[in-house]
Amino acid sequence: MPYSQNLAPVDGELYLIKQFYSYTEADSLFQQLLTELAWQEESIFLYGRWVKVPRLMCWYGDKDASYQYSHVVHQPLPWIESLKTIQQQVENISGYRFNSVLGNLYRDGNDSMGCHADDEPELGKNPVIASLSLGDSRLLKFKHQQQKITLDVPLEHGDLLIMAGALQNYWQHSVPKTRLKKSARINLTFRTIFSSSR
Ligand SMILES: O=C(O)CCC(=O)C(=O)O
Ligand SMILES: [Mn+2]
Repeated sequence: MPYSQNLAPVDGELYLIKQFYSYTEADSLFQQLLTELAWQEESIFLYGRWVKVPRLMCWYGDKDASYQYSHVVHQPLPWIESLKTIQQQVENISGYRFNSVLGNLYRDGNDSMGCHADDEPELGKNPVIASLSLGDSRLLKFKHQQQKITLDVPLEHGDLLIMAGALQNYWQHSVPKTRLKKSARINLTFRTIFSSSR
């Protein structure tokens, strides 16, 4: 990949493009997405009961890009102009195509995402995920599943992170809670969902 060196020491590919959007571009995208996207509080079924997810979420994409996790089938909302524009720019720089995007809104330092790998069958064998960060900075923590290796990647306003190769098969990642004073952060993960009919 021409855009950055691989940050993953083993087992996968991780490319960080700092300031993919300039501060001024990122400012206006953040405001636009904060108001335009259909942010919702979601619940997941965990250990026999429904638990609120500690962040707001939304899901946009092509009609056939439905996504199942934790016993819930998520039907994507149809693309809106602002997301389409970002999708095209992310496709242009990465050389990959994406048919859906998951939005996460971390309202403050109490919002978080638990340790996971994006390895659902719908994402295929070696999922490529392009992740755009806007708003306040947060730490994305990677943990190798077999070896004692960790990697902390600070993600800032306008940064684009690309996860590829075998990364999701060997590493888990999380956005932990923090006691530091944090304002809102939006993260968009562009993905390719292979529908079960294909
Ligand atoms: O917010 C982030 O940077 C990570 C989001 C993520 O891991 C996901 O949506 O699967
Ligand atoms: Mn993830």
